[in-house]
Amino acid sequence: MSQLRSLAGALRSSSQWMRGQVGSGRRVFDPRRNCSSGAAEPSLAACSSSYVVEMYYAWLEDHKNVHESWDAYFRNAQASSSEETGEKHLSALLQGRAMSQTPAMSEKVVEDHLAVHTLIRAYQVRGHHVARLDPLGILTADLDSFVPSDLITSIDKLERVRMCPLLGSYGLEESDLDKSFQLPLTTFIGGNESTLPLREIIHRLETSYCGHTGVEFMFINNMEQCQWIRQKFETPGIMMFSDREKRTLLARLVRSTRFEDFLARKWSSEKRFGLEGCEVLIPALKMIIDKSSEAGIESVIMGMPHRGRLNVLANVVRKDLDQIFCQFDPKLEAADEGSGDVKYHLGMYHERINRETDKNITLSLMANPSHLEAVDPVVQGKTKAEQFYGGDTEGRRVMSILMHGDAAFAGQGVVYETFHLSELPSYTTHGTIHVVVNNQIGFTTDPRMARSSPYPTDVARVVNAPIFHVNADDPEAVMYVCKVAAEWRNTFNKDVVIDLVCYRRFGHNEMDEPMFTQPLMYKQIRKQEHVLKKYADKLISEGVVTLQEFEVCVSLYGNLITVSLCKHLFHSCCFPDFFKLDGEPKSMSCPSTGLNEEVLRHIGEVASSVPLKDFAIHSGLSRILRGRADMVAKRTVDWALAEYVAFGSLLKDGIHVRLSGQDVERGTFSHRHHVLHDQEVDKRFCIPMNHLWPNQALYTVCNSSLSEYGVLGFELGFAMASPNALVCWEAQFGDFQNTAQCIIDQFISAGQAKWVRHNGIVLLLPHGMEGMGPEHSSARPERFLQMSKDDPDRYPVNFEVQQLYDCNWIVVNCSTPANYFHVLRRQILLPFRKPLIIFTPKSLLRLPEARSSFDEMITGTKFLRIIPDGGPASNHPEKVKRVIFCTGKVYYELAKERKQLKLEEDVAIVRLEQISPFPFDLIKAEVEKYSNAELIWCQEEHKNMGYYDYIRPHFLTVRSKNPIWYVGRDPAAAPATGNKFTHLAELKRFLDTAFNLEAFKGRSY
Ligand SMILES: Cc1ncc(C[n+]2csc(CCOP(=O)(O)OP(=O)(O)O)c2C)c(N)n1
Repeated sequence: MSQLRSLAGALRSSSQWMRGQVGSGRRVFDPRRNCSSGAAEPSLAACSSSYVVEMYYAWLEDHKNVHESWDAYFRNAQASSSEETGEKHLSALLQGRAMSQTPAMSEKVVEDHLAVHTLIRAYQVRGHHVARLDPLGILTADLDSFVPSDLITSIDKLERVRMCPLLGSYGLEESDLDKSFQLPLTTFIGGNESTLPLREIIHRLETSYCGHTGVEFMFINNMEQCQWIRQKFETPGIMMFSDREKRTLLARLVRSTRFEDFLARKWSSEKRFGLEGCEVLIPALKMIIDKSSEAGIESVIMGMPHRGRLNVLANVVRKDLDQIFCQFDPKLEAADEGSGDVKYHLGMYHERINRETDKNITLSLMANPSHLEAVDPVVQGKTKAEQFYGGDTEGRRVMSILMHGDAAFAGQGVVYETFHLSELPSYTTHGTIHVVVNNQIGFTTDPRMARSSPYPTDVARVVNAPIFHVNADDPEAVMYVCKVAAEWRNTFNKDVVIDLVCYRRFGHNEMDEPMFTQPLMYKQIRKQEHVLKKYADKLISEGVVTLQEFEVCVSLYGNLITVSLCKHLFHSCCFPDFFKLDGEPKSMSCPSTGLNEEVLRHIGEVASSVPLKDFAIHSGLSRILRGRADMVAKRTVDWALAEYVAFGSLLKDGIHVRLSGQDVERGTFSHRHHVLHDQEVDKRFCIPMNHLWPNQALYTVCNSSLSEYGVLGFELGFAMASPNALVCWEAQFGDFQNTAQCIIDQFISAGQAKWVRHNGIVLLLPHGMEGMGPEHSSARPERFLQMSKDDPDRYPVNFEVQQLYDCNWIVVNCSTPANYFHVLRRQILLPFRKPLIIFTPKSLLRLPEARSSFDEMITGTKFLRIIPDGGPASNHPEKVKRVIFCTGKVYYELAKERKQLKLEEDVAIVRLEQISPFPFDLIKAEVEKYSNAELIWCQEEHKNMGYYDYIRPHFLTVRSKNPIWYVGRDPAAAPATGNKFTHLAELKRFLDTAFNLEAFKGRSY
């Protein structure tokens, strides 16, 4: 029992384990060197031998007395021992040494073993720091040339001067090098041997961890995963390739290298961001794809930056070479519509047979903007959608590969955001393989200026992804890590990173002079032999290929490229079944978006109920549901119910609805409650929307991580996969959408024009001046409107559907729940897809006036682009003195004020619901109807914000002789005041002006 007590004491004071005992004459284990903070195996972090002896006795009493890793250790040792009891046994298991003679001797044996185990662990944890990763041999991939002092390197050379002190720091001596030591269960270097001489242990560890591969994985807090990786890298001989595999690798390197050579010769002055210096990327990707195909993957979705993109398209995705070459010829035009994009941004997909597995595989490379890493979440969203629609719930058939540059991977925050989506239930793609083309430079910037972390890949550690650094000039090492990465992904369904440490043979692009900024590096690069030459020489010397075979391989690919030059033009179409064969919509009309009353009522009733039995909901929620039932009985809807009915009705028609964003399940404003939580049973919840109809489509509503850039990108990718889905992203407040500005500008606004891809994503942006301060008031309508491709000076010929087809996105601010309902449904009933930006309300969610009747939603009704005045003013339009045009929530403030002032005969209020594309036709009708009235544009936003700059020229086109006057807040720098009093004073001031019929008298425009 005393042993147990002391064991408990030892376990409690774990800090003491780590401290070592300097100056006591005993071996010193420096915790900073020997113990990792996230130690997965406490047994190896423990540093006191007497403690081990105590532990051993405790274990003898009951195996459960010790941590499982100690249990495994002692069991392992016991298995190789013939003795069964006491110290004698301990002595025996530690290689049969007679330690029983004196306690000091037995301690020494234990300590030596612990030292060896610590040494093994040191290689596993830090071996990558000394791995020879840089092909140029001038930089160290971890930015630190210091060799960790607990690693004994170059054992073969027996550098006595260096090695002996190191052995000493472990308490070992040179004479120990030829002694055999028991190997712990946490290493596989022994192969079939359970003991090895120390010299061989060090040699094997060096081979596994300090060669051309550096494996970073010991931070992973999962024992099984660590063991899996150790086994993959430590087992002797495991990295060998067959002759056939080597020949395949050589042929792939030939393709990759010759492709760049050809482009360089043919179009020497064209930018193409060649792959020279990392030609191994092509065989690397092909290896990942082969291995994934072998594991059952049928579709691989890839995202990558500029570098090597054409090569990947040609040699991995297998885009026809003539299609690539046509882009180099300025006289040749692609057949697609749109403004197009530079050649190194375009994507494509291709279904083909994988030659290694003989299985079908679809390879897609997503189009992307210059904005590095922006495509990462988009790829993930698209991958998730393909998994979802294909019923691939575990990512067994569809997967993604993301490629990165080293500078961008370290520098761009969206990488981190994307990693944080990787294991969230509604966002996971069940493991992505990341490949970093680490050419150790970012444009002209050295790594030391580009990041603070040792490696560019450290960001991946947040999700416990293993990181395989590899010298890209060792093609076989690269192939091996790719093989392991694919196996990892398909075994554990988790992310993994391959860091291809390479160089860039030329400048940032082909026009660039790298010697200005990296003279030494580029002197070395000029001397650097090409990887293809090095590998071909290696295989020739090994007798795997002959020189003649190699030359034939090179010339065959050269011929293939030349033949491809004579053709050109390419065409692409998205959503093939949704559009006609030529990519045009099947019609140019939109059916009524109204619904049969029965359907309205049914959905309303489900929205007011709890479909599961014995499900206890919160009493506050019961009240809300009763309120909904009451509305349904009265044939009315509020905002939340209108949305519910829109979603529910689409689900009935087999349209998948996905709503994602921060706190969307309940709704930031606690109005939605699409997920009910049982108040009695933890984690029991119910989504009534999925209980509407027997064969309905699935409704996905998911609270996202606290990210805009990443999550909006993800949803955009999700929406790319199918036209038969309503994919909505809601900002917590519209103000936060600018964190995702790149996705909005580069993809949502310009995506179709650049890449000929339709996308029907819906952005729900809570917007409105309600005294909540400058960061909770504005979704910045002015920015969306400025980017609308809607010519203010040209009066269109066709409205409604054609106008929508011609625009880049639709911008609306609905003032009634019914109109919100219609615009959501119209999004799906349109014969094409356009992004839809909706400024959604906050206070209107509960405003009694802001309710709609079923009458506005039944069959035959539709979305109203404007809502004309329906009151007394419209009965005598010629008498009306002023027409106030407005949009959104301010309507209710204006209507209230008008009523109070009894100006309902004199002032008409017209609501603009669809702001862009601008409903010229309907506005014109209103302007003509109130022919004697002056026109006012009233907005609650500041003058330099909101809608004014957009609507003013549009109104001029409608009626050039009389201008439209502005009423609203004055210009400002911040979107709203933070002072409640000022907010109300501003409101009062502009409402006063809006109804002061003399305000603009005598003023000229
Ligand atoms: C978000 C973003 N910022 C800046 C740039 C300009 N830029 C283009 S390439 C480049 C360097 C990228 O370096 P790295 O990620 O290492 O990739 P490499 O070009 O070396 O392959 C920069 C800064 C960009 N394209 N995107």
